Amino acid sequence: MTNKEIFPKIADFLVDCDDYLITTHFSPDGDAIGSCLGMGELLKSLGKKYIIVLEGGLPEKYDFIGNKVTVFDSSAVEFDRRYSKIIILDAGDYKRIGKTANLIVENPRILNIDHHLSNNGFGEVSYIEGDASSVSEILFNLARFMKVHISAEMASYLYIGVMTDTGRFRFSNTSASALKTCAELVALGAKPMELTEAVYFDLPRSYIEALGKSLYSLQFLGDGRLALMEYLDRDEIEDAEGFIDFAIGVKGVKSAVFIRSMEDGRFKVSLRARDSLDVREIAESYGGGGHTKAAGFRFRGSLDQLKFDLIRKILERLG
Ligand SMILES: [Mn+2]
Repeated sequence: MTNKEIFPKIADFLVDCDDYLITTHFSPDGDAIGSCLGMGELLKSLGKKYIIVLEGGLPEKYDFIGNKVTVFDSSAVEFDRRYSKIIILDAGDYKRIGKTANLIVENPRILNIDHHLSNNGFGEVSYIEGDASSVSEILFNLARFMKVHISAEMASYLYIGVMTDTGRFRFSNTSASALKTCAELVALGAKPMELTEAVYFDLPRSYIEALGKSLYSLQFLGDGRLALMEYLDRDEIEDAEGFIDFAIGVKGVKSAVFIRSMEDGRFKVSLRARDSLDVREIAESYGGGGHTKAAGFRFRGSLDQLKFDLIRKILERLG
């Protein structure tokens, strides 16, 4: 389905109802956050009521967004009501909204907007645009289609989404339309230097310390084609965005695996690939998902067995 066919349906969903809950996947990245906040601004300019709820709330890294918006934490706040009109952004599967599901009625009306091809198209209205750099880019086009006012705040949130999901305009999804979107967002008031500094160059000390430990664990297998990185401290790292880029960015490496422990005893596994390897298919075999070159899953069980199986699967596919 194309923009032209689906945008009127999305617009109807947004115009016809009121009192929305906006959410995204757990461990939200910049696009997940940017698109939720951007959707909030879009609804605000339509005069609609909404709340933004994320499992875990707004990550510390995004504190700079400050008190301009309220983001509720579904794992910490008690709500005395449930929501029936739900907007889910950047989440390939309904289950990926985590504990936020506790705030939702049975059989809710759902609008699902995503760019992960693994998205199963759940919801009353769903739009999966695999070619879009980010959900933020889709929302920019939607806002333009609906002719809503794009405030400087909204432009900034969407800019954060495109910037982070393209890996600072470096990944293969850095398309002409992604760059054009950003050019327009800058014209509307997004400030690239300020936003880049805030997201990437004002890091908590704990982030760099955890990065150091993770880098120290790096091992190279299969003639240097597979990089394995681990962070197995008992304290879960709050933010490890970008760690795996160091592993996949080594000369000769075709695939990278980053395994880190979670507080509840599970493991969070991120996969990256270069060239022809499809890591989404591997992540899906463990109940996860993502993109062909970047995917992940969560795992409960023996770490040794997991590593053994994963290494074998990847090396088999690398041939
Ligand atoms: Mn995204």
